[in-house]
Amino acid sequence: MKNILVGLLVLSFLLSSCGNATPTISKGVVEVLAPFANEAGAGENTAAFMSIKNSGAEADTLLKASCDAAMMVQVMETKIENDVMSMGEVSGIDLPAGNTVELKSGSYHIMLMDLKQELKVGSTISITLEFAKAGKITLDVPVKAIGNMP
Ligand SMILES: [Cu+2]
Repeated sequence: MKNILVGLLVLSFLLSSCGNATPTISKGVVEVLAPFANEAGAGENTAAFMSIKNSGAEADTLLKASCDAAMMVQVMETKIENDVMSMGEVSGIDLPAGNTVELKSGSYHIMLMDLKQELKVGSTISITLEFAKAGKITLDVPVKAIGNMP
C-alpha cells in the first residue's frame, strides 16, 4: 500500500510538471527528423522526405527548399482525386505548435527536379529548408534506394 501511494505521488508530480512546460519561441524549436532522398540519375526527378517537428509554442511554416544538386526544387503535395493521382507545388506546409508533420509518400515532399548529378545510394546531398519563423536550416540528406515514391 505504501508503495502504491508513493507511486501515485510520483505520477501526479510528473503530470503536474508536464502541464507547466515553459513557453518557448519558435526560433530554434524546429527539428527535422530522418531526412532522405530517393536515388535517381542525372537529369531525372526525385523526391526527399522527412519529418518536421515543431516543439515551439507558435505555429511555423515551411516556405521553400533549395538544393544545389537539382535545377529546380519545389515543396509539393501529392493528392488523389477521383482515383487520379497528381502533385502540385504548395505555397507552404503548416507546422502547428507541438506537432510533427510527416513528408511522406502520397503526401508532402520536396521535389528535386532535373538533377545536375546522379544521386547514388550512400551519398549525401545538402538541402536547405526555409521556415517563416525558424529561418533557414541546412540538412545533410542521405540518398536511399527507391522505396518511397512521391
Ligand atoms: Cu512532386
